[in-house]
Amino acid sequence: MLKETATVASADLDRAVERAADWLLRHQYPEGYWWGELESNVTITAEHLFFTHILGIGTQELWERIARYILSEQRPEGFWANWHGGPGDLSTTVEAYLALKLAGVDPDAPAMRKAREWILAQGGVERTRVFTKIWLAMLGEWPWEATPMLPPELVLLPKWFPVNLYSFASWARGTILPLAILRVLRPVWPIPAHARIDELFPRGRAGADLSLPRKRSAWGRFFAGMDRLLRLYERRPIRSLRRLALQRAEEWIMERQEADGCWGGIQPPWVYSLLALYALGHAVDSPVLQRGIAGFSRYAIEDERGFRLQSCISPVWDTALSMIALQDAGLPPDHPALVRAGRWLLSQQIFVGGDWQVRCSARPGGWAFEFDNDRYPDTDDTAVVMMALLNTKLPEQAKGFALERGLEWLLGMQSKNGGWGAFDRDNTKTFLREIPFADFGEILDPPSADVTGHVVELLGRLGYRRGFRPLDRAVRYLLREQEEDGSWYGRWGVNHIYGTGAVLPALSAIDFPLDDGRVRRAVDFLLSRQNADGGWGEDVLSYHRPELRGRGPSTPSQTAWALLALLAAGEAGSEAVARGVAYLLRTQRPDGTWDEPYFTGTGFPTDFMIRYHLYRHYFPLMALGRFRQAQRRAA
Ligand code: R04
Repeated sequence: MLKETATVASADLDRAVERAADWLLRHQYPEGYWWGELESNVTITAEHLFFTHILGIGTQELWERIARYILSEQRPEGFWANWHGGPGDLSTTVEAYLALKLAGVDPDAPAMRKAREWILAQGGVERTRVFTKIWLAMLGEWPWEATPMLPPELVLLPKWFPVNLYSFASWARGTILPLAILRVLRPVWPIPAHARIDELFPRGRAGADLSLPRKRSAWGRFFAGMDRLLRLYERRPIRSLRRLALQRAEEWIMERQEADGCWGGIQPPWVYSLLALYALGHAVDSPVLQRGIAGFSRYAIEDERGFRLQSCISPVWDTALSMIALQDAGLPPDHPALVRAGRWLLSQQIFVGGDWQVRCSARPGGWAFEFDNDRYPDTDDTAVVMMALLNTKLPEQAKGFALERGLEWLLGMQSKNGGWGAFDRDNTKTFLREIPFADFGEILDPPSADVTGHVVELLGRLGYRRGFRPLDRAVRYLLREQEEDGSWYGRWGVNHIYGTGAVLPALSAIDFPLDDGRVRRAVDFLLSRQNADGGWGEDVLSYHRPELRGRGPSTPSQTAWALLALLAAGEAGSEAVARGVAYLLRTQRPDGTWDEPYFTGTGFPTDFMIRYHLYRHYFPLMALGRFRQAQRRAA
């Protein structure tokens, strides 16, 4: 035992923690928050170019910087991927190719030729996802008729109806409604002849396969039938009903624009809402469009690689996790950096209502992920923010009030099955996944083990133990969700290491017996997945391939999650933990941070992956800090 832990010299550990904490302190914004880049894939930026084309607000200069960024992301094989090291993605590659063509890149350039050959080998435009086809339809490159029906009359269905707008996840709702407007208006904003993409149709435009994505399930066939009926209806829709639907849809969208001009803090509902409003007749210089256009600047990043747009921004999430890491590193609750961050978080609490109220009657009191997203607070941010506030010195009354209202909201958001979804309660109508529109990502927001783990950990830190009904239900949910191999699935992080890294600290926080067989099985899962270099990693493809669960090249963030789980399970003295800590010490850079090219965050499993630029930093610091605390306790 002694010999094994001795592999980590305490002076080395102290130095590593100190350097990492200093790095973080140097990177705090003067306002008190932390905010790292949220990197995704080139579609977000390519679509921004399409958007500026449609509105006539693109400049050649901007487009050249966009082209530079997109080209910098192309892989040697000619395709674009959705994450580092990932396979080529046809839809992403088609969008990148078209954006480059519009920007004026010479189609005879080798980069374009390689992209074109790869696209054709994959089956061309007709094999792309629905979102891509809708963009192409707006640009005159794909027939609107060959996209799924999406009736705006959906907005008229009452909330008690078995299917209505609120049956869909918050992000799908905000995306579907503007797309439904566009689908019936079928606007075409053509692109110049030089940018057209006839060459991406393997059998020519006339020979293109225009069929919709096919789903073989019973519901899939049912919705395919519905699509055909809707097409009949579309030939002669009831005019007054259509007018009412469009009017309500427009109002619904207008009511949800945020202070900074965004919708939901994410690019898809934002850009589609602006385009739908534009198609409905709002001018580019109308206040709603002006606010919406201006808001993108805070999501944009310009550097030597060019111009890119973030799909979403993470200041609240990054701030709370940075604070927890610093607290784990030993910063006192009254450290000025923590106090400043804590005050900023208090200012971000949301006391207005949102779509979540359709399913939950609690008073508001949550936090969102972004600066301005008052309509869509989420339980994950709320739980993590509250944990950060707990160990920060703030005016007692203000802090007590914030925690009370946060807790009230969280308890109100618990789903029937005992778990928590991110933005809504009981958003679980799985048959909706079979609509033809849903060939990408996730359109539901059911409870997940990782989010539930964060809420349970918070409840534990607040002093709740078993016997408290909501907690009992949550623990039962978590235990039901445990996989055969002992791990938990990671909905918002890759993947089983993330899920397990959220659940074990939660169980430990509520004093769940660490010798319980279920905890042991989770520990065994992690031990069996440790790499020879002492770290942990998990490939994004583990979402599709069970044999890859917990397996992949080591990364700092995933190593940290495994360590946090093992430390929570009482394994601080184990050789595995010592080797994991040694991995983090060995890979730390001289300036105190870590490198991590891999994508370890998840928007939608495999379809939309995220590289949070601060994950490689605050999670290792958290793990090292907690390891040091455990060592001090043991000494
Ligand atoms: C990490 C936990 C906090 N919280 C999840 C927040 C994730 C932030 O990043 C994204 C969230 C997103 N949503 N929807 C999309 C999305 C992208 C993000 C989205 C993406 C593509 C399309 C439609 C929606 F980067 Br198309 C919620 C729980």
